[in-house]
Amino acid sequence: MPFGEIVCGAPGSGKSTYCYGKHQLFTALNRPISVVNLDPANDNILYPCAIDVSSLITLQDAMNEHGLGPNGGMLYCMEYLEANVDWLEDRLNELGKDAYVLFDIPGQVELSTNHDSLKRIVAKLIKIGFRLAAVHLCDAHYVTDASKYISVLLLSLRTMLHLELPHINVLSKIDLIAQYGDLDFNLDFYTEVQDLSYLENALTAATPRYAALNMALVSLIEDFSLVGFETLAVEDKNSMLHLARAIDRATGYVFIPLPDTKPPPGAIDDPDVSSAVRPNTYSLLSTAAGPMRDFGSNVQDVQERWVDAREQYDAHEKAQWRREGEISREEAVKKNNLKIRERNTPNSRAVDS
Ligand SMILES: Nc1nc2c(ncn2[C@@H]2O[C@H](COP(=O)(O)OP(=O)(O)OP(=O)(O)O)[C@@H](O)[C@H]2O)c(=O)[nH]1
Ligand SMILES: [Mg+2]
Repeated sequence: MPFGEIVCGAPGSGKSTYCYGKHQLFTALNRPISVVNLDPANDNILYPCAIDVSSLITLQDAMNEHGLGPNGGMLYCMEYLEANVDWLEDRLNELGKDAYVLFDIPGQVELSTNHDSLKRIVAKLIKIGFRLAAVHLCDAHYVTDASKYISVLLLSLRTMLHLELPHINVLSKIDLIAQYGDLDFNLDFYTEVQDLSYLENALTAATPRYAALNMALVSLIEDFSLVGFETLAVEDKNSMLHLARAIDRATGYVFIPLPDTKPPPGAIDDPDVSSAVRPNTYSLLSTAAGPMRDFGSNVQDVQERWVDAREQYDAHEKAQWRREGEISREEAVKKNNLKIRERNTPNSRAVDS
C-alpha cells in the first residue's frame, strides 16, 4: 500500500526544503522515498524528482497561452492537472505499491483552503490506495506577533477543514525563532493552542478597533479545538526524526526493513562501525508505532534547544561532530593498518622460511 504526504503551506514556508531534507534523511536510513513536484512554478528543484508536473504543464505556458496572471495561471495549472489526473496516476503506479511519496504543493494557499482541484486530486489518490497525511508548514516567525499568530491559526484550521486528511501543522524554521526577539509566552503556549484568551491584551493594544472581532476569531478557533503544531528545524536530525514519527503515527505507517536489508552506514548493527559513533536511528524508525519519547516529543526540549540555550547546544553539537570525525578517522587508520599488516604477513612468512 503506498503512503504519502501532501506538503502544503504558504509561499516560502519551507516545503521544498523539507522535501529535500526528508529525501536525504530517508535515503540515509534506507527507507523508501520519492518526491513528486506538483508546483508548476518550481523551476529550481533541489531534490531528485521522481515525477515533475512541469513535464505536463508549466506556469509560464499557462500564462502565455491564456493571458493569465501568476495566480490565475496557477489555478489553471491545478485544474489542468485534475483533468489529466490519469497522467499522474500512471507515473505513480510506476513507483510501485510500497512507495512513500512526498507531494510538493505550490505555495498559493487557496489551493489548500478554497479551490477544489487539489482536494479532488487528493481524493483520487486515496481512491487508488494512497494513505495520505497533510503536512502543513507555517513559518515560525508568525508566532512572534499575536495578530499574525491568529491568522496562521485560521489558515491552519481552514486547511484542515478543506483537505479532510490526517493533518499535522508544523512551525517550520524554528531554529530562527530566537532571532525575532523574546516571545510573549513559552513555545508550548503556541504549539498546544490551549488558552487563547491570554492574547486579548496584545490584540487589543495593537488594534483596539478590532478587539471584538479578534476575540470572536479566537473563540471560533477554540470552539473547533483542532489546531496544534509540531516544530521543525530542517537541518536538525532529531527534529526531522520526531516529525517523521508524528507523521507515521498519523498515517499508520510502520517501517519494517526486509531481513536482508543492509543497515545504513553508522547504525549500531553495522558490524564495521563502533557503537560509540552514532545511535541507531534505523531501529527508531522501524518502531514508529511505539511511544514518542524522542527529542521534540516534549516542546520544552525544543524551547531549550532553540530559544533558551541555543548557543550552548550549538557548541555542544560542534564538539560532538568533531569527536565523531576523529573517531571515524581513527577507525579508518586502524582498518588501513590492519589491511597493510595482512598484506605483508605471507611475505614475512616466506622470508622466515
Ligand atoms: N533556517 C531555516 N531555513 C529554512 C528552513 N526551511 C526552509 N528554509 C529556508 O526558507 C527559504 C524558503 O524555502 P523553500 O523550501 O523554497 O520554501 P517553499 O515553501 O518551497 O516556497 P514556495 O515553493 O515558493 O512556496 C529557503 O531559503 C530555505 O533555505 C529551516 O528549517 N530553517
Ligand atoms: Mg517550493
